[in-house]
Amino acid sequence: MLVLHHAWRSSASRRVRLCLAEKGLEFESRTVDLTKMEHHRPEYLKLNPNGVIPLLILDDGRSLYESGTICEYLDETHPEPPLRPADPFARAVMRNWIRHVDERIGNLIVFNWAHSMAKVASQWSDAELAEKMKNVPSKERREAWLRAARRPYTEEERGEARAKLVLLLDRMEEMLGQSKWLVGDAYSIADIAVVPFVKRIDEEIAPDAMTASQHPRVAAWWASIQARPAFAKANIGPFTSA
Ligand SMILES: N[C@@H](CCC(=O)N[C@@H](CS)C(=O)NCC(=O)O)C(=O)O
Repeated sequence: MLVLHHAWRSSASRRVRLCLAEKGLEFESRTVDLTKMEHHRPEYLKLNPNGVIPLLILDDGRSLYESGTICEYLDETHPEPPLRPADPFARAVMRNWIRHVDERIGNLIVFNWAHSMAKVASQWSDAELAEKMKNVPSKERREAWLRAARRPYTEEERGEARAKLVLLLDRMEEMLGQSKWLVGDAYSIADIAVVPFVKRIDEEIAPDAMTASQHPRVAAWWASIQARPAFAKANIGPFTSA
């Protein structure tokens, strides 16, 4: 059986759960507590040297990381229902969109890590913090942890991050003017990639931007996504609940 190392509120994990749910694939859930730095333990880093979740362990024991890659792999190995356009050009556009969304993760971190991550990290002593930082493989994430622990993002920084996330909605509005879903006329990994971002924009970061008057096509797209049985199955709950 597939084993998913993930967290219920992690955006990248949510993508993979959405994909698994669309495919009707069951998995064994292994939740990773990020505040306990379980994803930076040596045995975890051996499987995912990036030190992030999600991580999918396949039936034969091999493992995969990177949510976009995992979703593509699942679509390749379980083609029904298809989650990638058949046309190679449209597939390439889908991949570029996933990359575009991935590159905006820093803006989401500004908001997401202000909750449980900051609450726990701010309690660490300087010595504990320094020790934990030794195991964080990337400079960007070390900086994110240091910010969560010691220097909360300023209102100005939050404003800048919010504006960049709203730009993502502008881009989606344009794409949805050209096709029913983000890439072509079928729901795909391009849509899945952005769902966790839109969820957070809608519930906390910029709910006003999600109204039909601001982004009518995105609002309709979001309503259709939430009506999908896979959305309920993937357990994309409110971010701030326990
Ligand atoms: N590009 C990666 C991003 C994964 C990622 O950033 N995961 C976050 C949770 S959504 C994480 O593990 N954060 C903990 C950390 O950076 O220490 C993917 O799509 O899988």
